[in-house]
Amino acid sequence: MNEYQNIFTSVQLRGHPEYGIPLPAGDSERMGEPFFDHLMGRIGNAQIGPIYLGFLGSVSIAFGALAFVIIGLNMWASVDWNPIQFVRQLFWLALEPPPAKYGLKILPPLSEGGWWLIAGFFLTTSVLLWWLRMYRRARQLGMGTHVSWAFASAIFLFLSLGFIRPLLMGSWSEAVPFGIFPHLDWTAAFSIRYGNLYYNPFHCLSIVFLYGSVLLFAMHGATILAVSRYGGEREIEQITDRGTASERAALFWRWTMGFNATMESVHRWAWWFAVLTPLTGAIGILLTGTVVDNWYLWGMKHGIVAPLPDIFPGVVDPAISGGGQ
Ligand code: 07D
Repeated sequence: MNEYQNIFTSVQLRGHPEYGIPLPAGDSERMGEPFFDHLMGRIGNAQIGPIYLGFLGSVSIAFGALAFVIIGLNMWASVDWNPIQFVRQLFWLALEPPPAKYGLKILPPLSEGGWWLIAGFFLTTSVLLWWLRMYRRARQLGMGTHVSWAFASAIFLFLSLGFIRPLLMGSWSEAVPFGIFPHLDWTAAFSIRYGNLYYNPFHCLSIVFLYGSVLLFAMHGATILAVSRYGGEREIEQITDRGTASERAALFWRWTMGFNATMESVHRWAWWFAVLTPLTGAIGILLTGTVVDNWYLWGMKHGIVAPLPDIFPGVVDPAISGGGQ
């Protein structure tokens, strides 16, 4: 049935479930009988399943679940195993990394960061195995491995925050705690400790790519929806044909801003912007405390921060004035 589509309506396909191409030799079987769900069809494909979990997926989920349970049990223990307080305070509860006195000790006491290290190890194993699974699924389907490399960029930021930078700083205590508000508090404390992250140019770049990704996604999503009445969502066929939805979409942007991405290049723009968000972010994190101690003073030195009028005494980094720790 043909139906006018806008942002609130979507096409829902029904028919025989789609199983996809046969699996290469040596792969596990896909699991689950596929079925259709109207509500899922409103936000994506109405067909649910089958799913391919395989060895890497199963082991990854097992390690992720272990990390999740260790974090949860530690949080629960921190409220004396009181189930009501556990639920009430859940967003504030934390599993903290070891205190600074333990440096990079492999296994400090469990109650003083030991559990954090174990949970971190399991979570990292789980994330890396999930990366392998994405890479392998793409190869087995004969696809490019673009998704896994974009994921790798996010994992690089994750590892920079929780592993590489603490190693460079010589202390696990530099790492991020597990917990909803505690990890947010950590970002605020980190920013203040190192002189305001706004003056870190790589934090700036990361925000540029983050906001840029949002802008590109909005432009691309809106453009495709706007030409969906001409079949614009069938992007690939439209790249080569003339007089198509694609051509109108391209003309729209060429007319409104003088330049247009192509049906293909717009996805390269999106991929690079998304990948550069965590990549530049990770560079900024790795430089903080290792190469630059105070981004505000760094900004003053490089003429980014306006010089203070002479009426104030000189600004001294509290971290180097001997007053800290
Ligand atoms: C976090 C890493 C990948 C994640 C992975 C997931 C699981 C789940 C679950 C077991 C997203 C692995 C985990 C699978 C397991 C269970 C239950 C990707 C991540 C692989 N900032 N800021 C950024 C803005 C300020 C601060 C980036 C804006 C303040 C710190 C981004 C503002 C302060 C850090 C960004 C703002 C501050 C950042 C993140 C505005 C104090 C970082 C990019 C408007 C709050 C991170 C260089 C990203 C970074 C970061 C945006 C303000 C601190 C661009 C818009 C001044 C400490 N900030 N920020 O893709 O890279 O994250 O910094 O004020 O570390 Mg910031």
